[in-house]
Amino acid sequence: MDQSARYSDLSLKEEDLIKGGKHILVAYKMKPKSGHGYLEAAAHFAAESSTGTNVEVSTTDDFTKGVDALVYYIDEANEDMRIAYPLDLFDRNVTDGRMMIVSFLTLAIGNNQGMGDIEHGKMIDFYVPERAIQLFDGPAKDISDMWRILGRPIKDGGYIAGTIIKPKLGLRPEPFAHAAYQFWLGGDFIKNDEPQGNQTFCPMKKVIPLVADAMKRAQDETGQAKLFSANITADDHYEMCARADYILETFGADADKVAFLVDGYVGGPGMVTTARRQYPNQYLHYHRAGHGAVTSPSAKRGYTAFVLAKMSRLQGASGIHVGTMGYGKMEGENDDKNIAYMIERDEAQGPVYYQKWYGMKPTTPIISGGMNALRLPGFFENLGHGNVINTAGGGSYGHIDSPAAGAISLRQSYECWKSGADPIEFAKEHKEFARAFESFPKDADKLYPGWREKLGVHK
Ligand code: CAP
Ligand code: MG
Repeated sequence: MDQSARYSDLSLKEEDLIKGGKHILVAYKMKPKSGHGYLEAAAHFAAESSTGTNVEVSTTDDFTKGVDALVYYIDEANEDMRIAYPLDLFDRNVTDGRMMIVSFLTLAIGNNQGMGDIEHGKMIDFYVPERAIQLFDGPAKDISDMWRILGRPIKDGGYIAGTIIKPKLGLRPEPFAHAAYQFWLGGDFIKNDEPQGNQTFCPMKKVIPLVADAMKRAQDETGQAKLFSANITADDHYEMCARADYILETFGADADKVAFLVDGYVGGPGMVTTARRQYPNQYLHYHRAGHGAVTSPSAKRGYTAFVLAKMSRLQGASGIHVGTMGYGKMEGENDDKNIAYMIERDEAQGPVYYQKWYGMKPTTPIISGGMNALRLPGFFENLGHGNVINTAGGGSYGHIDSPAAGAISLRQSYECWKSGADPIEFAKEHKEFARAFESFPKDADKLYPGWREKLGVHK
């Protein structure tokens, strides 16, 4: 049934919709199954994403039609389809009237992801009007709270050198805490790896006291504050809260130095909001493990990593992993820097929409995945700044001298880039950075040809 008469209006102007402030606009890459007209398929996509189904229903009245999602732009050759969703479509909390990402997803990336007449549809950008920005939680804490704890300027406080306790799983409490202590002797920030929680071989109530003690000892030894991002991911709201409460109680006087890690993609919006609303004093660290299933360029459905990051800011993530922009081990490219700009700035241009955030706190780009001191200078050059949290697991625990040396090499890498020094010349004056060349020789060969001769390394 062709529903384009009802669910499309190509006379609508995007700038008018933006000025009107009453719609969330969504841009998709959409291809209909063969034999289906583009506008007809797009209109059905909009119907299923708002008030309709595949047939007219007798219960529809004029009010219903007033909240129809409308296709307002199509470019079949480029598979471009844009839909205007009236704000009134979206569910609001009974508790406080605020909006929720789960409602945005269940409509804009819901049934439309499996329709018989659609080959594929992937969200590449969305626009949120000011009133809707006001109705999402947004971050409670941001990177400035971390810089404050670290004794840095709360504006442009710079690079936070971090790691992930590796191996990903398999350490018992004592070696786990020792690994943390070793890194903290040189670095700022440690996170649980995304699957680490309360495994039987490393019970939370055994390991967290040891990690808290390791933090204290490292602080005493270095005279510097340290940060820990503790994983509270769980299916059950009350389990998450039990973990969070235990962690805060155990860290005691250092509890303000604890961020909460949530595996937000696999855990879903409910889990992210549990952390955001129950623990607004803690930095909310959004790990996106699993996102590649929908965000990978090879995935034709779902939404992009850009969309995921933008949604996370609305949900209140203090920081989210944004990939390594072609410099690390995960999929990504240089232009992914636009993901960072969208979540850290008060306004930025997305792939389709220009978004203002009206003062909503920024979400920190968290850089992780195959990074080490050799790869960072190119990364910073591409991004243009170092106001990020970087977590390098292999890049720290794979340093041939020690995790502390690995941590120091990361910081030295930032100093090298910031000073505009030549990395080889810088390495001649900075031992830990120099030893990163010998720690990661394949990267060194690729990034700094001739490094052995220049640094006098002969084996
Ligand atoms: C990195 C990491 C991160 C991924 C996340 C890992 O370890 O801990 O979870 O990088 O990817 O488990 O692989 P390494 P992203 O530093 O040892 O690579 O940040 O792209 O979401
Ligand atoms: Mg990990």
